[in-house]
Order: sequence, then C-alpha cells, then structure tokens
Amino acid sequence: MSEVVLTEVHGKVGLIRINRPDALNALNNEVVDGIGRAVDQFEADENIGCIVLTGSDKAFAAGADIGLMKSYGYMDTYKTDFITRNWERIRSARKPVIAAVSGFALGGGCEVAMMCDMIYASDTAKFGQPEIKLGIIPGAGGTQRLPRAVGKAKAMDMCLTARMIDAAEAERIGLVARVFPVDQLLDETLKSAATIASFSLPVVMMVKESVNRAYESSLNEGLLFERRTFHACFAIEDQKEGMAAFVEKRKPAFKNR
Ligand code: DAK
Repeated sequence: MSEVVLTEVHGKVGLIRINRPDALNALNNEVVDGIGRAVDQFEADENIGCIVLTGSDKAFAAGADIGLMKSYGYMDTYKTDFITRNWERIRSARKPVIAAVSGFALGGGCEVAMMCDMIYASDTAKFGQPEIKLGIIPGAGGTQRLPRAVGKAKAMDMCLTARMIDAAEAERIGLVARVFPVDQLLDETLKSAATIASFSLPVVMMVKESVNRAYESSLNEGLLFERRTFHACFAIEDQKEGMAAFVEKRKPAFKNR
C-alpha cells in the first residue's frame, strides 16, 4: 500500500486514510489508485463489514491535483479516461462506505465524499465545488450528485459561485448525515461503522443496494426492487436468527448467510 493512502482495521471496520498533508490531500493518481486498492482489499476481506474513508483534521481532500491537471489537453483526459478509470471504485463498492470529513472537501474531494454512502462531518468541515474558478466544471459527479443530495437551488449556488459551505449548513441541506466535534469525528464514525458491521452483511448490502436504487429508477420500479429484495431476505439464515433472537430475548449471532 502506498504511503499516501494508509489503511487500518478496527474490529470489523476497514479504515482508509488519505495521507498527503503537504498538498491538503489533493487527489493525484497515486492517491486515487491507493484508495481503489484499499477498497479492493476490504471488499475481499470477509471480516470487514463497513469501510470508512477519511483524511486529516485539516483536509479530507482539497480537490484533484491542480498541478497535475494544468498541462492536460483534451486528448490526455479523453484518451486516458481521466477520473473515470480509477475514481469510480468507491461507487462500485458493495459494502457501505462512510466518508468522515474534517477540514476541506473541495472539488474532487467533495465529489469523492459524495461517492460514499453517507458523509459524517466534523464541525470544522468545509464543502465546496470551486472548479469554476479554475475554468472547469465539476467533473467527478458534482453537477449530478450534489443536486440529488441538496436540491437544485443549493447545487447551483455552490457550483456557480464556488462558495464554500460549513458543516452546519451541509447538515441542514442534507449533504451530511451527522456533525461531530472535530476531536470526536473519527471515534464516532468508527462507532457507527461498527454498528453497521455488526449486522448481517448480506442484509447490509441489500439495504445499500435498495436505497441506491431510489436514485436510479422511478418510484414504482424502486418499490418493486425493494419488495423483491425484501422477499429474498426470507431465504437468508440471518433472518431466521435475527427474528429468533428477538423472540428469545437474546443477541443475534449473524453468520452472514
Ligand atoms: N491541488 C494541488 N495542490 C493543492 C491543492 C490542489 N487541489 N489544494 C491545495 N494544494 C496545496 C497548495 O498548493 C499548497 O502547496 P504549497 O504551496 O505549500 O507547496 C498546500 O496545498 C497548502 O495550500 P494553501 O497554502 O493554499 O493553504 P490555505 O489554507 O491557504 O488554503 C485552500 C486552503 C483549500 C482554500 C486552498 O489551498 C485552495 O483553494 N485549494 C484549491 C481548492 C480547489 O480549487 N479545489 C478544486 C480543484 S479542481 C475531472 C473530474 C474532476 C475534477 C477535474 C477533472 N474530469 C472528469 C476531467 C476535479 C477537479 C478539482 O477538484
């Protein structure tokens, strides 16, 4: 694993930390490939039930690496499939991924946070899509995921003015699920991730898949997907165990099958 991306295992939670402090965790290929490899590793590990992606107190990630991009031409971005090639790995993860954001989450940093299943933020977090100041548009999902998360008015405001929003506003508009004091963010996120990882992994993955389906389909199609998945739960051993444990007033012992 490269040094710009560190991994740790906390019980059943896999932690991925972006570690490029000199550049406020700006995302270059080494960082993005490192995140991808870490996601691969935790997805393949049967012991892991939830993944947390974080940065430092100062920056989750201040965006794609501007020094790297400044000399790119159209053909460089098109032929190498810039961004898409390696940035989409988080999105395709089947286990839940929580972004724990402190400090700057700007441009590609905000977009990577939004690729995760939910964002927990510290009270010092700052979110923004300032690409317009550099003569580009948000290109890793900012113009698409942001309006779905916060609605058109706030998304337009953020993308067109490059204004940064703080954690309180981000929580108010629905970009962020929860806000914690900066010194508690990681502990609280790991705690929440551990709760998720304590449940039946196939059911956790089904919940994630079903909620995500709400963004990809009509209400009727989404409800049908949910109903079929719900029915499938009754073929899972962990459903028998979960309900038996409730009736017998004991803790369930899920076996992930
Ligand atoms: N890239 C490279 N280096 C960065 C950086 C970035 N995005 N952000 C910060 N740094 C570096 C600074 O250059 C500085 O390095 P040294 O000068 O010390 O060597 C160091 O980090 C500390 O930064 P500052 O000295 O500027 O620190 P401040 O606290 O004064 O300011 C700041 C913090 C976050 C407000 C400021 O650094 C800043 O404005 N950074 C740039 C933020 C930004 O514009 N982010 C968006 C980048 S564009 C695409 C898809 C997606 C994207 C592009 C293409 N395709 C599909 C084609 C995504 C684009 C972006 O994310």
